Amino acid sequence: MMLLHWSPRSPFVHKVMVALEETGLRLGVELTRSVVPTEDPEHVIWSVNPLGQIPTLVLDDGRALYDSLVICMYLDEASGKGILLPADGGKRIDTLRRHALGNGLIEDMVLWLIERFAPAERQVAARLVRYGIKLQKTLAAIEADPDLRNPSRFDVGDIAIATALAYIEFRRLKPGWQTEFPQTAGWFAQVNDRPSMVAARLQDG
Ligand SMILES: N[C@@H](CCC(=O)N[C@@H](CS)C(=O)NCC(=O)O)C(=O)O
Repeated sequence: MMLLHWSPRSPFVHKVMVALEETGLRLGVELTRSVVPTEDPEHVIWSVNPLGQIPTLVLDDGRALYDSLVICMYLDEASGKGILLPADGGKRIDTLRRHALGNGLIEDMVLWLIERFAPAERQVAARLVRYGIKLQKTLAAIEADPDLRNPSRFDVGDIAIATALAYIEFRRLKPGWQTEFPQTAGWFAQVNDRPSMVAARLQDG
């Protein structure tokens, strides 16, 4: 059985949990809670991933896979479904571009939260402002381009963008974003009801 180093609060893990459900491979994976970041050099995560990050998926043959995109690509192939990342050149680049947008937003929102929780004397005002601009601009880009929120598709690009929105809601990073970006909110409401998104819900605890 495969083993996933996991946490219910991590948006990167969330992408993988959604992919596991979409590919039908969830039952083949055992979850183990790994609390990171860690300064403990004996923590088990270092024995499988020198970057000390989750998600990390340990395969039956002992190989460890990271990061979240690589794990999603592996699951897509292992399931034989080919539903998360098209094989064809142009479509593949388009999916990876949408993934880069959603995943980039996730990375920036994680950094924004770290900056917000830093003691006031260590906060950098310019950084706080910059992450806010990134959020605003990215939501505006998704709102303006129907192909970034196409309800007839749910590939790894859509999973990344849906996860970014789920994380923004989970951490209340932009209360009222649904009113300002109604098309994006409508798409999100729809995909957020997919059984995979329901099963993967981000939670504290
Ligand atoms: N690029 C990685 C990022 C993973 C990541 O940053 N995970 C966080 C948890 S949300 C983590 O493990 N942080 C601990 C650390 O970076 O030391 C991915 O897509 O999987």
